[in-house]
Amino acid sequence: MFNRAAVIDRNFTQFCQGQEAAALSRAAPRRELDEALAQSDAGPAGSPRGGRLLYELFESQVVSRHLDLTARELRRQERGYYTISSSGHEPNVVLGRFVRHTDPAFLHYRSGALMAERARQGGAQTFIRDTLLSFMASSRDPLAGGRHKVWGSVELCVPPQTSTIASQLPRSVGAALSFGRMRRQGLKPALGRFGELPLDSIILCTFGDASVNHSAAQGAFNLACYAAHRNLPCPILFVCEDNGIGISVETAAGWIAAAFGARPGLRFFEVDGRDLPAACDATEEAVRFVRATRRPAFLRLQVVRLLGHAGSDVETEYHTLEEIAAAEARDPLLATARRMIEAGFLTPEETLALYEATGRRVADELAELGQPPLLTSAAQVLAPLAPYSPARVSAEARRRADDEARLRAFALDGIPGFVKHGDRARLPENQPPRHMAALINWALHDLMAKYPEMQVFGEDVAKKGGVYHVTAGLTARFGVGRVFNTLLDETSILGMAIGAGHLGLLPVPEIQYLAYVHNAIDQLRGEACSTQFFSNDQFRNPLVLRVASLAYQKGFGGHFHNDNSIAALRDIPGLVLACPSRGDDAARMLRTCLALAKIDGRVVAFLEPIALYMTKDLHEPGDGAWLCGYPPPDEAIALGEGRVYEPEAAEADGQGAAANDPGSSADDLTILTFGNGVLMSLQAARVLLRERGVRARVVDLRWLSPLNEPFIRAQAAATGRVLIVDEGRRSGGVSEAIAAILLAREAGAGLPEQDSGAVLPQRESGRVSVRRLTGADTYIPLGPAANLVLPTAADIVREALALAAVSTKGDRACAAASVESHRGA
Ligand SMILES: Cc1ncc(C[n+]2csc(CCOP(=O)(O)OP(=O)(O)O)c2C)c(N)n1
Repeated sequence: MFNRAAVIDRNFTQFCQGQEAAALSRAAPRRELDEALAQSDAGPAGSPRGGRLLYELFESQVVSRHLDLTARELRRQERGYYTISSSGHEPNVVLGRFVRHTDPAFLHYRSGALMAERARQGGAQTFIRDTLLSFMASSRDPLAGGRHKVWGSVELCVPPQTSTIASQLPRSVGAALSFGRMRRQGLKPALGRFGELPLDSIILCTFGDASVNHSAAQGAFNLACYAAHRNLPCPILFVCEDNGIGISVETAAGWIAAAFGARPGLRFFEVDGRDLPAACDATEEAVRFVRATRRPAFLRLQVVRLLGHAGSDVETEYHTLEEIAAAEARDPLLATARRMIEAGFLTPEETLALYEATGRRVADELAELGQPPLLTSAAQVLAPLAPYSPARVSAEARRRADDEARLRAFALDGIPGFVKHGDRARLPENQPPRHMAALINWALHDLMAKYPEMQVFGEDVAKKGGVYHVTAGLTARFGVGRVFNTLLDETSILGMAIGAGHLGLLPVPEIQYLAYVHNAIDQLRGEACSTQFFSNDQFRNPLVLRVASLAYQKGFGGHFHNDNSIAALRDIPGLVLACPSRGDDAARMLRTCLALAKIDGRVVAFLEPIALYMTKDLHEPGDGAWLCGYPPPDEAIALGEGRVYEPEAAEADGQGAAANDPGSSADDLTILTFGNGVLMSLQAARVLLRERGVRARVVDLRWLSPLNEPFIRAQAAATGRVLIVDEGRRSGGVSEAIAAILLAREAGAGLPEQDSGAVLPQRESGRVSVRRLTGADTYIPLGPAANLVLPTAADIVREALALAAVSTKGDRACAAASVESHRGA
C-alpha cells in the first residue's frame, strides 16, 4: 500500500470513528468553545488558552492538510505540478497566530498551516483558492502568476521563497537589521506592494533542521548574534521546523539544541509542536521577547514529516514501512484532534465533521476554478523579470540632489577635494579633472545627498574608505548609520543588501574583489534577481552592488585580486551589469544604476576596473588624457548606451567621442570592447593610424548585460570588420555573446525572433568579418606573467592588422566569418 496520502487521510477518519476517541470523549467534560482550556492554562501573556483558539488553529491545520491531499490528486490528474507538502508540519500554525500578519515573513516550503492561519488573521479570504491556483501554476495565482508554487502573499506580507534551502536567511537578517537603521534615519519601513510596516514589526524566518547546517544559514545566524553582541537591534524570530530529517538524511538527535541552545546573543526556545497549547505558549513568549527586546531568538519547533520529502520521493528507499507508519501515528493532526476531544471542546463526530466539511470546501473551490488559465507565452513569463521604464529612469538619473544637500555633502573641511560649506565654486563639477576613483567617490557623495535612503556598506568601506579609497570620507560625512563596515562574509553582505532593499532602502554594498562575488553569488542569482520574477513584481529588492574588478593591476595581486571572469554574472536573469572605463562615464552610469534600482527595483552590479581607478595617462606618461572632469549631476548615460571613439579621438587626447552614428565615417574596422580594453584599444588605434594608416573606431560597450544588440550590430555594420577585445576569459565571456549576436540569427525557444534580417550586419554589400581577442581560460598568475594570458595593446594592433587585410566585399547571403585569437593559446 503506497499511497500514503490515502493512508493519513484514512487514519484521521478511523481515529475519529475508533475506540480511543470514543473513550476520550466519554471521559471528557463537555465544554463550550468559548471556555478556557483550564484555569491554569494561561499563556505567557496571561491569556487563557480557550477552546475557540484551539479550534481555529485546528481548522487551519485541517485546511492545510486538505490542500496537501488535493495537491497530490492534482498531480495524479496531471493538473498540478507541486507536491512538497506541509503534512506533519501543521504545528507551524502557531506562527500564523502569534506572529502578526504585518510582520514580514520569509518562509520554509512547508508553511501551509502557518499561511492558512495568517490568512485568517489578515482577513485574506481567498487563501484556499490562491493556493490551488499556485499548485496548478495558473497565471491567476495572485503572487507568482504561475511562475512557481511559492508560499507568499502581498496582503499577508510574505515575499516569495525559492527552493534553495537556507538562502532566505541572510535577507531575513538583513531586513531585521534595517528596522533599527531606518528608525535612526527617520525612515519608514515598507515592504513592496504591502506598503508601510508598523514600527515595532519583527521578521519571521522559518526553515528545516537540515537547512540550519548550510553555510548561508550559518552566516545569517552569526550575523544576527554579532548584531546582538553589539547591541544593534535585530528583531528576528528564527524558527527551525525540526522534523529530524532532510530528504533521506537524519539530523542527529539533540543537534539543534546543542548547536543553538547557547549561542551568544541568541535566545533559544524549544517545544514539541504536537502539544498545541505548549506550542502556543512557547511561540507567544518567543515573539514577545523579540518584539520587546529587538533581539534575535531561535525557536525549535518539533514537527513530523509525512508523505516523504515530496511526491516524487520514494521513502521506502531509506525507511521501512514500519518507520513510515510510526511517523504517521505521530501525525500532529491526530494529536490536535485528540486534544480537542480530551478537553471536551469537540466530540469525535464533530471532529470528523469539521475534517470532512473542510475537505468539501477545498473540493468546491477546486471545482469552481475548473481549469484556470496557464502562462501561454514566453513574453508573459518574462514580463516581471526585468522591468525597465527608460523615460522615468532617465529623468530620475538626471534629477539633481537638492542644492543645499549637495553643498553639505561636499562641505567637509580638511579633506582634499572637499570644500567649505557653501563654497559652490568648488563643487566637484568645478574641480580639475581627476582619475576614476575620485570621480566615483564624488558620485557616491552626490548620490548619498540625493537619496536619504541610500546606504553604503561592505568590508573596510568605512574609516579606511575601501581598499582603493573609493568610499573615503563617506562615513565622516554621512555617519556610521549610512556608511558602515560589515562582517567579512560576502553572503551576509548581499543578504543585508537584499533585506534592506526589501524594506525600502537603496543599498549600495561593496564586494572587495570580483573573485569574491562568486563566494556568495547565489544571493544574487537565487535571491535578489528572482524576487520580482516570482512575485510578479509585487516585491522588490533593489540594490547596486559595487565590485572592484578585473585585472591589469601593476605590481599587485595575482590570481583572485585580478579576477577577470564575469560569465557567472552575465548569466543571471535580470541582472544589470555595468562596467565603466573612465571616471566621467562611471559617475554618469552610477546615476543610472541608482535610478534603475529606485524606479524599477532592479539589481545592478557595477564593475569598477581596479587598474583604471588611478590611471591618469592614455598614451604617454604625463599626458593626463585619462583624467576626467566631474560631469554635472544632471547628466547620465542610459542603460545600453555605448561610446564610440573615432580614430581621430585616439589620436588627439582620448576624450572626444563621436556621435554614435554608425554611418558617420569610413573607418576600416570596429573594435568592440569594455573596461581596460578601451584604454588599450585606443592606444592600439593610435599606432594603427599613425604607423599603418588603418582607421579603427573603438566602441566602449559600457553595459555588459543586457548587451545592446542593435547598437552592436550597427557598429559592426559600419565597418564590416569587427575585432572583439574582451579582457575576460575566452569561454563564457562577453566576446562569445557579441560573436553570437554578430554571427547568428537567433530565435530562442518560444521567443519572438530576435533578428529578423536574413543577412547579418553588413557594410554596403560586404560581409562582416569578426575576430576575437580574449584572455585565456586560466587563473591570472602573479607579476608580469599576467600579461601572457591577457590581451595587450600590441595584440590588438596585430589582430586589427590581420582583420584590416580582409576584404569586406563578398556574397551578400554569406554569414560572418569568424577568426579567433586569445592569449596563452
Ligand atoms: C542549497 C540546496 N541544496 C540542496 C537542495 C535540495 N534539497 C531540497 S530540500 C532538502 C532537504 C531540506 O531538509 P530540511 O531543511 O530538514 O527541511 P525539510 O524538507 O525536512 O522540511 C534538500 C537537500 C536545495 N533545495 N537547496
